[in-house]
Amino acid sequence: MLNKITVVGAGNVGATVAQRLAEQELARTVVMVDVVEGLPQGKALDQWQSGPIEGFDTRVVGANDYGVAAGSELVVVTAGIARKPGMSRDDLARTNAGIVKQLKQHCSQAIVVVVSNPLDVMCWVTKQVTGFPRERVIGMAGVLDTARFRAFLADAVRVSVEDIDAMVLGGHGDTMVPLISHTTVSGIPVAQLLDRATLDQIVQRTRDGGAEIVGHLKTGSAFYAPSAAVVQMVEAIVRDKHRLLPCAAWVEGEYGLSGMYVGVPCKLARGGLEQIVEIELAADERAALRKSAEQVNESMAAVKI
Ligand code: LAC
Repeated sequence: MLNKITVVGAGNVGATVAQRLAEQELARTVVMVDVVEGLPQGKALDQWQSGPIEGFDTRVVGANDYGVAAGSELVVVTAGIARKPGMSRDDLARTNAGIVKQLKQHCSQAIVVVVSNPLDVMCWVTKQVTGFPRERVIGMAGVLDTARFRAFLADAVRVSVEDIDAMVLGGHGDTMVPLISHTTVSGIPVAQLLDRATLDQIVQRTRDGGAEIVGHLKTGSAFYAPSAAVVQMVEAIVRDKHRLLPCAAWVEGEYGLSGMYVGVPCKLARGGLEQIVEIELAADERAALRKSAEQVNESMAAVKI
């Protein structure tokens, strides 16, 4: 277990991440920081008081500034300002850059897991502003997109979700790349169990996964699966598990791509990103990954920080 993990943002994603981290005792102290007065304090107190029932000793603490977060070994950034009418991408990036500057100052040795959208661009902003090496700035998207993909596949095949092994690469958006060629059901290639039309439908529903939930909630977006995805990454790091998970990572030549954040297979261990694993992709998947990366590049180019 770590000494201290900080979660920036006490909204639905941040608070659920904090609760899950505490329930798994991944740190002695979990700090929730949010600008809204009283919100992180109230939620943290409530979560801490669930400890005697859930059986965890992790202390959850809320704060409005980063002083309490000082020295955190790991930080999850869920905060960000949602884009409002009239706000440019630059405004968005500047506000988010302000949050990240505080991290650089108070948690200079931390591994940062970025969750804020637009994910791939926010990862880049975080890396730029902190100057942290790529090992210590990783984005969460692929684990979530893959979980959605696995849930839909399990439903269609009518098997346990545990038997579906899959990976979704690319940017977190319309151009994400579910790797059908590497998707198996207990080792059996999925294409032997589902026809192409069904698979195409599932791929589309995965791409629209976030929007489908926003469509229901209307004023909010997903947080149960996103928080579970973050905590799986954090667990892999804290417990030094060397797990191979799809994460947004800064590519330096892997898959023929460089100078951007994109979802690729990553080994996560105690130092953060241990390795980007290059695997053989089908020609259409390789092309789709390249297209997805181009889109991330365009979004980055549209932002000045
Ligand atoms: C989603 C948002 C949170 O995919 O990115 O649900």
